[in-house]
Amino acid sequence: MSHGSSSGSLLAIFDLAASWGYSFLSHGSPEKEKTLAMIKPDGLFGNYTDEIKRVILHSGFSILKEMSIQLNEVNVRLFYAEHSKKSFFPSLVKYMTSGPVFVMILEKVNAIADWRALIGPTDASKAKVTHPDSIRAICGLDLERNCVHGSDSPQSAAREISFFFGDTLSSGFKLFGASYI
Ligand code: RTP
Ligand code: MG
Repeated sequence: MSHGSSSGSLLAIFDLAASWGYSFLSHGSPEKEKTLAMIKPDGLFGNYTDEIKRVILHSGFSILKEMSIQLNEVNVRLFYAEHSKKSFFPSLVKYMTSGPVFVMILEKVNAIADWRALIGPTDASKAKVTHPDSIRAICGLDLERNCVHGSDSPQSAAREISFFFGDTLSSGFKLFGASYI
């Protein structure tokens, strides 16, 4: 059975939106996504928190939850476990425990990809050249001290939001020994 022209074009719009990563609830609204954003110790030391939050809100995200926390080595090893075999891991642990971090749950349609786009490439020194308007270009320094973090997939976002804000008793274990500020 063929669709009429109006329903056909509507389906085409839905297909196009889906190809951009949008999904739709049954009532037809785009589905909002949550992601974890973090301002790393260099961002807090440099007093960039208020400016970054302004950019976040101006870009259409809602900040659902936020907190400052001093991570310890165990917390960082768990959070960045995917990098545990990399040569830069000891340096990353030292950096991420050098001062408090500020974590936020951000929400909007396409939040995960949009936040990653807004923060820019990992190497802040390259971001200053290729993505001068990105957050890492503005407040980061180099490949390691890049000021902010963003979840890189729906799975990472779910894990990282639970890591900091918890949806089970296990969150207390993951943040064991961290100092809430
Ligand atoms: P993030 O997880 O913090 O959002 O950063 P990312 O996805 O852009 O980069 P990723 O590869 O996940 O690396 C995690 C963090 O490790 C530090 N790093 N250092 N010295 C190095 O070669 C190096 N490479 C990465 C950065 O702080 C990076 O954000
Ligand atoms: Mg990463």
